[in-house]
Amino acid sequence: MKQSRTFIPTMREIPTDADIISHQLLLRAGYIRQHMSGVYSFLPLAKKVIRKIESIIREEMEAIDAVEIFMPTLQPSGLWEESGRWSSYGAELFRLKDRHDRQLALGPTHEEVVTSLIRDEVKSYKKLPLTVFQIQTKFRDEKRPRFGLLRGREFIMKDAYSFHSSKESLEEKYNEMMQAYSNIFSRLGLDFRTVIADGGTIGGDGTHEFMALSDIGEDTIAYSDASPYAANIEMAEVNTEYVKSKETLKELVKVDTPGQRTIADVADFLNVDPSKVIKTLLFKADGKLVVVLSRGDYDINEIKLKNALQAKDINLATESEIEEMLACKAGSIGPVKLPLDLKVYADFAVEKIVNGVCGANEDGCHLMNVNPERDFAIERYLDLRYIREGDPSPDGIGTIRFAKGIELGHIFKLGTAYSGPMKATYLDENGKAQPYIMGCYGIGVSRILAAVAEQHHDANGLKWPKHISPYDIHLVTINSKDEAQSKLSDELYHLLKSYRYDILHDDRDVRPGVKFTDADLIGLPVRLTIGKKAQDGIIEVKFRGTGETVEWQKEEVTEKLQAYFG
Ligand code: 9G3
Repeated sequence: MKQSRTFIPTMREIPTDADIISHQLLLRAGYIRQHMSGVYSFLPLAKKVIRKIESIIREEMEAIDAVEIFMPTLQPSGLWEESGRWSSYGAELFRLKDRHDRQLALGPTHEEVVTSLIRDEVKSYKKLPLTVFQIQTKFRDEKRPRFGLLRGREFIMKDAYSFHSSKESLEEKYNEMMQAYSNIFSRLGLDFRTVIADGGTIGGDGTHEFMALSDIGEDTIAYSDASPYAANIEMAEVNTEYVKSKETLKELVKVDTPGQRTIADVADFLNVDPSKVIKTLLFKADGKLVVVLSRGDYDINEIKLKNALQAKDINLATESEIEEMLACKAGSIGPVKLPLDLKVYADFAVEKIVNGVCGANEDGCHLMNVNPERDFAIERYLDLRYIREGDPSPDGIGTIRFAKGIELGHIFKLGTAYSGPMKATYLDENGKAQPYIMGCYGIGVSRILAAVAEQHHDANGLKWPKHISPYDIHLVTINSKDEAQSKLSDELYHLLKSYRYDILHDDRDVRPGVKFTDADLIGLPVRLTIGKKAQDGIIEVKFRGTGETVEWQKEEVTEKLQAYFG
């Protein structure tokens, strides 16, 4: 392709409204342009990368018998009524009306659509398992779109859905998907981790996310420095062995702590370590009040609490609810002599506290020498705290470290979460109607473009891994008006085309410096420069990945390129 004929609007200046390097570079190198918040056009170079990403995904999906379909973006609200999600989703769901005033959704995902499609067609267990996938545009009205393609309001997703007549069959497909996702992210040249994750509102038993390591990632990964263990921090289990002190239990005593509100204030004021303070929180689990205790130096992980209590909805009680309930401020509540018969759950760390401190349920007072079991009852000890760097890895091997990650894939065991409410059934071998057991598997295709750019760039621009680069070779002619240079350029272009290389030929009539700056920005893996030495058949070669520059004779170019591209 002649660069003078294509559409690559490179920019010198750094765009002010792009906060992360991948967003800046994709704009400056002429890959994308924004139309409005969270909505982008993919220009020719980005379209070519997206196409290569998609073809890698297709290969790996088809290799595990997933068959490609293409479902509509326009979704009838009736299907969302059936699943109960029309009312449970709020502003994030794009809703519209057609000319007959019928309510529609712009698809943010396709569980409802695919379940209705399959339930109308697949009636017998003999047709199962069946896995379908699509690569398609999704719409989610994000409150704060940001970081370019990483969090858009219209984006490309590969979403797959599998249908099974048994849990074992789902397990098998789920594991095949795990492996296929590993293959995909490896082939994309990404440094990624497979992490144990939370299923969110979908629930189900266990999900996995695929995280590209990046400091600008929104997720925190807790991983072991000596084993493959890795989990989204929301889900990382804690199996720390706490040591109970040998000190004898002392008499409970109430002390004045005027104006001391936070754990740190109280610990300082009473001259005790925060690990001796019992932090008491009041939550509403599906509207029911529960008391949750944590050791003063730890934090309660609300996702763990929600999962442990099997609540759909969990949130902290408000200040006013606390004062109304306990007649004191949040900073003074404690588990001793609670005025109400509230259930008290505690993180495991609380069990080993001896002669601790807690709120007295009276403003300006605290209790000292508090001992669990003796001074207050516990409904159940649970793993409720956030894991911390330095904790032992839950698998017992190594120590936990944190890293930031960009979620690129997320796979779920859905069970009958959709086939149940939507009455999507097949007839089993006894002729009995059974709801499909389902799985769903997503990959953020357009998000991958940004994640690869985040992991593969330098100060001068992008550096594409060779298998997804928009072109294989950047052929730069210094002076197209020079006979020898244009002759060698055309000769080389046609020769390399015959070797099936994809070439971007910078034939523009601009200064060499502009050509080199643009080539570094655009980030193709190999740059062949045709300059003064053209009459001697000598080509200057620059490898974008390493920056290495060498000279080749024109006769050796194809053999050397084959060595590089493999
Ligand atoms: C919505 C809106 C936003 C959403 C969803 C529904 C996320 C929603 C979760 C999933 C689960 C999987 C299949 C592919 C892989 C991910 N955001 N999710 O269901 F209405 Cl507005 O999408 N779906």
